[in-house]
Amino acid sequence: MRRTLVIIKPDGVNRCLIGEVIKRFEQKGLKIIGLKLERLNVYKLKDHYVHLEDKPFYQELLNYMTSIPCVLMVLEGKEAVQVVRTLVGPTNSRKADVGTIRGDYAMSIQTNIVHASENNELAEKEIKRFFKKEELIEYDKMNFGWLYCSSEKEKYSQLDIKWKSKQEEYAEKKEKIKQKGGKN
Ligand code: IDP
Ligand code: MG
Repeated sequence: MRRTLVIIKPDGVNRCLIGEVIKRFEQKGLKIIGLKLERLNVYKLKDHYVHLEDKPFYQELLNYMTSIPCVLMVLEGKEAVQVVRTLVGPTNSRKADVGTIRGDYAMSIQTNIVHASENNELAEKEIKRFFKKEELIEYDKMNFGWLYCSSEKEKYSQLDIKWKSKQEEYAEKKEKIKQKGGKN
């Protein structure tokens, strides 16, 4: 099984789509193993959107994403990252197929309702960025036996996420400050 991060963005929350979005993932057969409402921290967001920092819409994106709380969740399932991206649709909602979340509920390339991790490597990083280890809950769900055939059932996560220790986090922060030429 794989895990992926989904964020219901401020437009999804403001447009009363939290229930609808969660319903789609649940009904598909994805298992919710982490779920919370949180106003996103701008420093975490800057890490999250580092690939876009040179884009003209970057500041607007940060403002939008911090405007009101988001709903964050970790979903688990076979090939969860790809499955969730397919349910979400492409970045530009106007080009998204009917039946996808962005295709059904959004008109914009920016306010596109949800974030979903793009690949397994990013999923691992993003889950660690927004969730603490103790916020993810392992449990057996009744529908498991009905969702997969025997050859598809590997019950436990292949993605053995390793959280950094406090010391490692501290050392990393110190190194970043050093690289920027700042003082400790
Ligand atoms: P993704 O969310 O589909 O993975 P990314 O390219 O990773 O798309 O971009 C992250 C987010 O940045 C998008 O979901 C959207 O909110 C915003 N964004 C991306 N491209 C544009 C753009 O051209 N104009 C405005 N906002 C954009
Ligand atoms: Mg992306």
